[in-house]
Amino acid sequence: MLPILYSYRRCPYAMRARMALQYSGIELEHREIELKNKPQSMLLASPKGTVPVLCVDGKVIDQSLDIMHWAIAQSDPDKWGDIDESIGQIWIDKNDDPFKKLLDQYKYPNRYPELIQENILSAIEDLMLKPMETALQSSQYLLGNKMTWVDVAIFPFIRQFSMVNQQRFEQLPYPSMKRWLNQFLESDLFNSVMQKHPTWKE
Ligand SMILES: N[C@@H](CCC(=O)N[C@@H](CS)C(=O)NCC(=O)O)C(=O)O
Repeated sequence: MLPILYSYRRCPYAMRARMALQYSGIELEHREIELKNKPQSMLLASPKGTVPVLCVDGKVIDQSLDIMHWAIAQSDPDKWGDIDESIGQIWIDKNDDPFKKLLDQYKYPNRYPELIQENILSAIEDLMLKPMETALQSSQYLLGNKMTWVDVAIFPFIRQFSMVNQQRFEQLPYPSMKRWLNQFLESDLFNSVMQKHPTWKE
């Protein structure tokens, strides 16, 4: 039986998982869900109700980073996993917690009427964009001149940020970060995992 992936096209966590699965050449059954109407079989497998969820070999893997690691453990042709894990983890911790929170505040200003958007943007620049620019000025990717799973895990969130206010994003002075982002946006890997799937029905 093929592994089953419950996914939602626009979810950045699902994107990073899909990119890793595609990179590793994993054949799977893709089940596109609606967040407002999650399939019972997904909730039975993973009651917390977030995507992505991968069901494989009788196991349920329901954290995007765990799915990425599982995929890379199956096949890692370009050595995405060959990194200093402690440095990788620093980027991931920053991305998945404080940056994600700021991103939600930036994306949904009406949910946070007490916050000023330009202040959120400044916080995002200090936390994420400036350190990324510094790293990407001296190397092509975040951890050196080779793409790793850390770049792939962070990219969908930077993409989401860039799309909140595209005009404002264009004014921001981070050419190396934009080069890095564009390279992903134009990649076959990303574009292949963004193909549309009809919603899966139980
Ligand atoms: N820590 C989880 C987070 C996944 C997550 O939050 N996914 C969102 C979609 S982007 C979700 O499924 N939210 C549930 C909902 O909106 O009902 C992971 O890394 O897989």
